[in-house]
Amino acid sequence: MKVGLINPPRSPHNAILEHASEAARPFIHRKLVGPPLGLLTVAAAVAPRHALTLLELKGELDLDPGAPPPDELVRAWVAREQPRVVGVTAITSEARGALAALAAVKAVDPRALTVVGGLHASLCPLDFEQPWVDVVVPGHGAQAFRAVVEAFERGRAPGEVPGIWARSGERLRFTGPAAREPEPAGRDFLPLDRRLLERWRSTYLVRPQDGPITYLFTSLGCPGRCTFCSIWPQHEGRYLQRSVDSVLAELRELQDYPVVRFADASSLVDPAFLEALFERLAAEGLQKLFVMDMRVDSAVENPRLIERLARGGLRVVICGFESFRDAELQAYGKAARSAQIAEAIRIFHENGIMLRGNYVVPPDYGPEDFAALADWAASHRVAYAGYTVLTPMPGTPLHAAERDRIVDHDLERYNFFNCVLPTRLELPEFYRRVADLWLIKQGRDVI
Ligand code: B12
Ligand code: SF4
Repeated sequence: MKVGLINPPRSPHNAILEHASEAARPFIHRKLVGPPLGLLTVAAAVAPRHALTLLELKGELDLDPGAPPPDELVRAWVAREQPRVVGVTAITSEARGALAALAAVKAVDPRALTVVGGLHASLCPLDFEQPWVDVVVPGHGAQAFRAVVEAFERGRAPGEVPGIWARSGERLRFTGPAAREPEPAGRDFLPLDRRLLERWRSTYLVRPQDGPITYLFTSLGCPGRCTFCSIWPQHEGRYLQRSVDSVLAELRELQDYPVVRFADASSLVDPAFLEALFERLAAEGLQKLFVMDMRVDSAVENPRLIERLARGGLRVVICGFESFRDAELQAYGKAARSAQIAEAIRIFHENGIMLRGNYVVPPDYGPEDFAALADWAASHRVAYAGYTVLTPMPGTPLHAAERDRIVDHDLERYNFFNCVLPTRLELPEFYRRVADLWLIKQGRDVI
C-alpha cells in the first residue's frame, strides 16, 4: 500500500520582523532549516513493506519560493502519487498548515486515510477534530502508525488500533491505552533513511561554506520542567537516552553531511554518554562539525567535558539563556541563575565554541526592562543572540496559568515571533523594541 508523508510549510507570521526597523531587519531570523526527523521515523516504520512518497513543503518552498501555494502542491502530489494513506506532522504553529494539507488530500481523494502526528497532536489531539482528519496519533507513534496502515490495508477500521484517536462519526474517539509504552530511543528506535530527503538536501544549508546540515537525536525529552517549554510535556516528563552504539552507527552513515546538529532538548544530560561517544568517535577517526543545544548549568558543572567535546568537533552551542534576572529565571523554573550564564559563556569561549544565546522577552516588559536586558546582553560576549517572545504554548504550565489572559488564539502565531498575551507597551512599540535587541549581537545566522 502506498503511504504519503507531508512536512507542512512554516507559519508565515513573524510580527517581530514586520515591525522591525530597516537597520534591524537583516539580523532577525526568518527560518530554521533541517530535516523532519519525526516523519523519517514514521517512514522507517512502514518501509520497505509499503511504498513511500514524501512531500517536504518547507524544502519545496525553499527550492522555489515562487512555487504554487501549499494546498495546490498537495493536490498535484496526491493526483500524481496516489497515496492510500497520508500522514502529516505538526508543531503548534504548523497545526493549521497540517490541517489545510489534509483537506487538500481529501479534496482530491476522499477515500485516502488521513493521519496527524507530532508534537501538537500529542499535546492537543482534539485541535485536529475536523471532518477531513481520520486519525490522530499522539506520542511516539511510529509503530501505531504502522498498525493503522496495516489495519486499513486489511479493510479494518483504524479504531481497532489502541493508543490513537480515530474518527467515529463527527468526533475523534480515543481507542484506549496501548499495550506498552514505546521506547523510541531504545528497543523501538528506527534507523532513518535520509535518502528520502535527497530532493531537498540542498535546502538544509546554514552557511554555504559548511555544506548541508543534518540532525540526529541522541535523546528525547528533558529532565527540566521549565514552565513555558513544550518538550517535557510532549514526552510526558520522560527522558530517553540512546546508546553510544546506536548513535555511532547513525553517524557512520552520514558521509554526505559535514555538519551534524544533535536535535536534543539538551545534549549534555548524561556526561558519561557524551564522554564515551566522543572517545569512540576519536578512536574511529570520525570527524564532523557538531552543533548542540546545552543547558547553562550542565556546562558549568562539566567544564572538562566541554573541553573534550570541543577537541572532538563541537563548534556551536545553542543555549536558552531566557533571562538575565534571577527572579525571572526562577519563575520560569530554570535551574540556572544569571551568574552561571556568565560562567558558561566563559567556558564555551575558552574552548573556541561559538555560542548562540537565546532570550525570551515577557509581554509585560517596559522601557526600563528592555534597557536592562540590552545592557546585560551587550556586556556578555556571545557570537549570536536571539530574542523571541514568551509564549504560552498549549499544553505547558504557562498556558494553563495564562489561558484566560490570552488575546490571540490563532495557533499559526504560536512560533515565538508573535505576542499572544496583552503587552504593557503598545504592541507595535513592543515588537519594535524586541526587534532592536537583535541589533546588539547582529546574529544573522540561525543554526
Ligand atoms: C528538528 C527541529 C526542527 C527542524 C525540523 C522540523 C520539521 N518538521 O521540519 C526545523 C529546524 C525545521 C525546526 C523549525 C522550527 N521549530 Co523546531 N524543533 C526541532 C527539535 C530541535 C527536534 C524535533 C525532533 O526532530 N525530534 C525528534 C523526532 C523523532 O520527534 P518528533 O518530531 O516529535 O516525532 C516523533 C513523534 O512526535 C511522532 N510523529 C511526528 N510526526 C508524526 C507524523 C505522523 C503521521 C505520526 C503518526 C507520528 C508522528 O513520531 C515521531 C517518532 O517517535 C525540537 C526541540 C526538541 N529537542 O524536541 C524543536 C521544536 C519542535 N521546534 C519548535 C519551534 C517553535 C520551531 C520554529 C517555529 C522556531 C522558529 N521560531 O522559527 C521553527 C518552525 C519553522 C521555521 N520558522 O523555520 C518548538 C515547538 C514548540 C511548539 N509547541 O510548537 C520545539 C519543541 C523547540 C522548543 N524549544 O520549544 N525545528
Ligand atoms: S527549556 Fe530547556 S531545560 Fe527547560 S524543560 Fe525545555 S528543554 Fe528542558
